[in-house]
This record gives sequence, C-alpha cells and structure tokens, in this order.
Amino acid sequence: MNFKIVTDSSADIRELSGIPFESVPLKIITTEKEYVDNSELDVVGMLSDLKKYSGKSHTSCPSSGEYLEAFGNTENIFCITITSNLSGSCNAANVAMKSYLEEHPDRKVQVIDSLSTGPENALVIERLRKLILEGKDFEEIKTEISDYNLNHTRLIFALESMRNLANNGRVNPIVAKMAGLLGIRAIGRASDVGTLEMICKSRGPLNAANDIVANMIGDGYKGGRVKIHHANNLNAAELLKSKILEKYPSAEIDIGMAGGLCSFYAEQGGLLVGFEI
Ligand code: X90
Repeated sequence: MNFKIVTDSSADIRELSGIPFESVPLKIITTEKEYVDNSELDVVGMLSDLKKYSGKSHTSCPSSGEYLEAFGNTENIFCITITSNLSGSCNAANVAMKSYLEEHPDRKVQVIDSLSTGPENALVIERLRKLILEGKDFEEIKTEISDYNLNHTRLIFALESMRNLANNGRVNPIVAKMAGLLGIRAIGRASDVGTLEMICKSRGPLNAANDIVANMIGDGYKGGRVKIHHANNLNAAELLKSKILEKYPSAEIDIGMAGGLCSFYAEQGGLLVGFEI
C-alpha cells in the first residue's frame, strides 16, 4: 500500500524524508513579479523586494489541476491545506479529490482542512509521517490525524505589521491598525474556525515572547512539541525558544524560516508558533 502526503506551501515544508511528499506552491503576486512559493524561492529576497514596493500585491492558491498532478499514482493520499476560511486551497484540493476518486474508485484520498497554517500544519504533517511509518492503515490514520489536528495542536502568532493581511481582506483593517504602530506586536491565534483571532498587543520583543508563552500555557501547552517559524527574525525565534525552555526544559522545539506565503502575510519580523496541547 503506497502513501503520499500532499500539502500546500503554507505548511513551510519543502521536503520530508521517508514518505513520498509534495508541496504544491501558492503564489505571491505583485505588478512587478510573481513569486512561486517552492524550494527555489528566496524568501529573504522577496521580503526585501516587498519592503521597497508600495504597489498592490496578492496571493493565489493552487488549482485543482495542480493538486491532481501532485496526487500522482498513489493508493492512499493525505492532503493537508491551509485553513479554508482564508484561502481557496482546501476547496481546490476537494475538487481534485472528487475527480481523482471518480477516475480511481479503489483509491483513498483524505483532504484535511488544518484550520491553520505554517508550523501547526507542519506538526500535523510530521505526525502523519510517523503514523504512516508505523504501518497503520488509512482509516486508523484518518481518525488519529483528525483528532491530533483539531484537539492537540494550536497556532499563536506575533506580527509587527498586518498590512498585507488587511489589504487582502484577511483581517479587519481596524484590527490591523494595532500592529501598525512602531514597536508593537499584535499577538493572536488561529481561532477554532480557522480565522485570525487577536489576543493582545505587546511592546518590544521580550514582552511579545512572554505573552506568547503565557497564551500557549493558557491554551493548554504542557511541554509538548513546538515549531517556531519566523519571517526573517531568528533572534525573536531564539528568544521565544529560551522563554519556553525556562518553563519546560525538556520541550522539543524546532526553529525554521517561514516559507513565501506565510512570510508575505506575517511580514518581516513575524513569528508563527505551532504547539501541541
Ligand atoms: O489563497 C490564498 O491566496 C492564500 C491566502 C492566505 C491568507 C492568510 C495567511 C496567513 C499567514 C499570518 C498569521 C497567521 C494567521 C493564522 C490564521 C488561521 C500567516
């Protein structure tokens, strides 16, 4: 029985060992350039271009055809997407699933709406990988992964600017103003329905790290796995890691650079934190 994990590039994972894997890119589009969010994208270069650019910009999700191509010739497919409440990616994956199953009625495809993005999706993908490598069957994995995604992982973020989110209608412009002030970070979480929910504002990186940890604990964090993805802000990621380790010295914490899509919306300096509860 062969398995494949397919995701969109919002999960910030470019490769995965041990299991066939494909990340279908979203695109970041300005009037000057189109950035394809794949392993060739220079995310830091994109952020620096965007800093100098004041025109319109938007993003686009994969088409169902691109998902179909990624499904390939596979018996069992798990496809995890960015929250369906902020993107058409999940819908495209569902359309692809329907036509794949019409053509191959004997195969299995499960589309998982993460209701989140970035490092929370990465946690779910790594758990999927583990369950597949343990030799569990499709139905068992389906049940376990849905429970893990909905009940055992969360996402908190800290953003220094929400201009791109507001300009693209992904967050209320009044809410976005809170992150527009110099030195202020807007702290928020992925809500239960996969939208941005604001928690508070923090002044300065140290307060932001402390507020993130306090909110992680408030959401049920007890020392499990953490993934911190940063938009070109390794210092803030390291600071946050040290604050989590002060409280949970044996926590397993990975730091990684956010991909193109998350970096575009989180903007220079932003942090996304996926964690287990
Ligand atoms: O379909 C598309 O064009 C993609 C649209 C994506 C819009 C939102 C991406 C947010 C990325 C920002 C902070 C985390 C928010 C989490 C909310 C669930 C990162």
